Amino acid sequence: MSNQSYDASSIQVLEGLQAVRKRPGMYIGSTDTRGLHHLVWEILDNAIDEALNGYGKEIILTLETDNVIAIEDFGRGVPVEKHANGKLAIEVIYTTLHAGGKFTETGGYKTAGGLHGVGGSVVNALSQWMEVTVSRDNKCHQILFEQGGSQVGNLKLLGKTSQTGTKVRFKADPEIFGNATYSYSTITERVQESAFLLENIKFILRDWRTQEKKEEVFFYQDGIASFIDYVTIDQQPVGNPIILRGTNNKIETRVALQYTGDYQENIFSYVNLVRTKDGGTHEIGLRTAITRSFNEFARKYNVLKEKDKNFDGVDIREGLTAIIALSIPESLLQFEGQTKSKLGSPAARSAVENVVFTQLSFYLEENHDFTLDIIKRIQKAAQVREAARKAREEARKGKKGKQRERLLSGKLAKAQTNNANKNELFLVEGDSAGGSAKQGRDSSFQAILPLRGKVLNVERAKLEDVYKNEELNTLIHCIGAGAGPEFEAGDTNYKKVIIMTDADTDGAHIQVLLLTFFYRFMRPLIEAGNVFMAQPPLYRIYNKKEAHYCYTEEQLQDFREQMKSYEIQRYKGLGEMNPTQLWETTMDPSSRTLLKVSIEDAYKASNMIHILMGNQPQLRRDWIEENVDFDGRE
Ligand code: 0R9
Repeated sequence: MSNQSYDASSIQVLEGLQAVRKRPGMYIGSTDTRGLHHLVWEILDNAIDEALNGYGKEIILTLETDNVIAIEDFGRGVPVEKHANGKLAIEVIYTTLHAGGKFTETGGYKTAGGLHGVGGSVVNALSQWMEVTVSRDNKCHQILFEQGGSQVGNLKLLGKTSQTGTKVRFKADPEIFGNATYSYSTITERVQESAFLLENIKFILRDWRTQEKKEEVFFYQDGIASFIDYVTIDQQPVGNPIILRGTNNKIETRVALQYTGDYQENIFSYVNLVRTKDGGTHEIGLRTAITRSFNEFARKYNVLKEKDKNFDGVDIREGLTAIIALSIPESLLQFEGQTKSKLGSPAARSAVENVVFTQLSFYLEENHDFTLDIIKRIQKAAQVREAARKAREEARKGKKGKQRERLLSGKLAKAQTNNANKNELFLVEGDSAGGSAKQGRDSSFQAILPLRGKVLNVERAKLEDVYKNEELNTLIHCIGAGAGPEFEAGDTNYKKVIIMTDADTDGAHIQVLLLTFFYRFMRPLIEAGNVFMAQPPLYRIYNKKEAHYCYTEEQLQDFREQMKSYEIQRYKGLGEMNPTQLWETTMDPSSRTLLKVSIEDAYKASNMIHILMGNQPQLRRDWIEENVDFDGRE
């Protein structure tokens, strides 16, 4: 080991808990809601570690009132005897920063059973108080910390017990996290995912913050087979779920595949229980193996003749939902990018490819008829894609320029120049707002496309359906880069595509439908950061001397307090603003606010459709309860 790493780790230990409070971001990423939840994941990971080591089969997580979290496991209990340096082991783990306690090095569980309990001290440092109760050797002990980890009194004997386990309760410090609060759905999602991936552990989630004290149990003995059923519940299954698992080079791969009647390909990938939403080497290995398995099958049975090209992976994966869960030793773990949500380990690629190719090939042989059915679908998908490619090509070459002209004429108000690095396309709800926008814009670089009819819900639509829909077909032609697998980000006519809708339920609905469309059929456009939401004001407050636009209820309240006499104009829709007002408040680059749409936003929007329009009423009720604020809106 180099001196450098020795120095680095000793400094880490010496710095102590104060360092964590000084620079929380280094340890938990941020001090917003995300960082707050990170505290929960740290303690939950410790409880999971103990269960993974074979001690205890149940974990209870409780959201208590006053932003308090309690997590309990039924393992051996944290050791309470004296440590080598004279301190108690339990004091050491909650007050000493351990090597590996930095944010960048955590994030997964320690499959190799190495040092655990690593995050406990970080959580303690960032808590107003923390209480640890240990049941072990027939005794129950408790230790208490306050104000960022200072121990209050000694380890206390509470009494006798016949059970074993550890319970950690803590309240995140408001000095650090402000008034950030826990989200039941964020915690449920994580707990439920963990339950799917750890088939022998039962998770109990309680929410005691409300009157009725909710409790849910997550326990899936069929593991990822249950997981794939869950994520495809709203879709028409094609064939049975395919479950593959194996270990290669110390990397354990588990895969569940389900073909569905949808157009969409969906991959949910996990590394040591943590979602890798940006994919990485394991996903590449999976894709390669699936493509190879089908192509080799098709060659072997002469479906693909010698002269034929191989099937394209995109066509093979049309309508395929996959879950891939990797357990990988920490020594082989590498992530890419800022957020650690993309796996970089080269070994993962070949391990996954080997396991999946071997086992999937075997499955395809054993299920001959099913495989031939899927191959028919693949051929159909390839034809449709080819037709879409040709259409796009022709439109670009101008052969179908006339059709394009006809489609866009009378709808799109073009910008005067054709500068794809600067131009903006506003998608506006309705003709009346469209009229204001056309008059108010800077026509040198801003184009307006009013959306007239209802936007098609594309949650289940295929590429063919999208092209048949006049509204979406027009939009695709405006943007000029195709759609679906044939989308070419480099061909887009606009630097910014801006969704501009009324601030009411209809507007929200259109936003969700458009985001779902972009997410499903023009994902690279979102990934490149080219999709935005306009933020029109909700009110104008004015008197003889001054006038202000308010974008939130709070802003309105502030002006009400500042101004003596005033009148308020409430904007129910964009159409109520005159062109100048619309320009000033919402379209002028020097004064407007735009929200950039992230992939996560779009994913949530498309998921919301799934929840709001799918056939699971309970999901819908839960979602509305969690997300809809019934006060203060129409
Ligand atoms: C509710 C959250 N649970 C925990 O944080 C938790 C930590 C922990 C643990 C051990 C058992 N259960 C736990 N729950 C443990 C016990 C023993 C050895 N290793 C771990 C043993 O009985 O010998 N610990 C995590 C770190 C430590 N204990 C240690 F550093 F103190 F040893």
